[in-house]
Amino acid sequence: MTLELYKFDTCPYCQRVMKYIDSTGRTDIIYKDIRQDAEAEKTLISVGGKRQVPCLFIDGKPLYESLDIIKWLEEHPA
Ligand SMILES: N[C@@H](CCC(=O)N[C@@H](CS)C(=O)NCC(=O)O)C(=O)O
Repeated sequence: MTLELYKFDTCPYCQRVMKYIDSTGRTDIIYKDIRQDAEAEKTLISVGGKRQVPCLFIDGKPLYESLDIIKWLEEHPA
């Protein structure tokens, strides 16, 4: 399974998700910073439909909302 977290570092909702990920120690998530990677920003908008972060792509399928992302990660440990 491919997990990609679209984020930018000063976003508090992204920080909430990243803090959770760090607390679990899991290393299976690829980070895509939409402020540093223009391609990632384009992909987020074209696939996800909006420029909102955080967004977790699960095998290419977007999941928005920090609390929903954390819930999904809790239910799918590495
Ligand atoms: N309810 C959302 C809020 C996410 C949010 O507001 N993210 C901001 C950055 S901190 C954003 O992407 N704003 C742009 C937009 O909503 O189009 C969550 O918990 O993930």
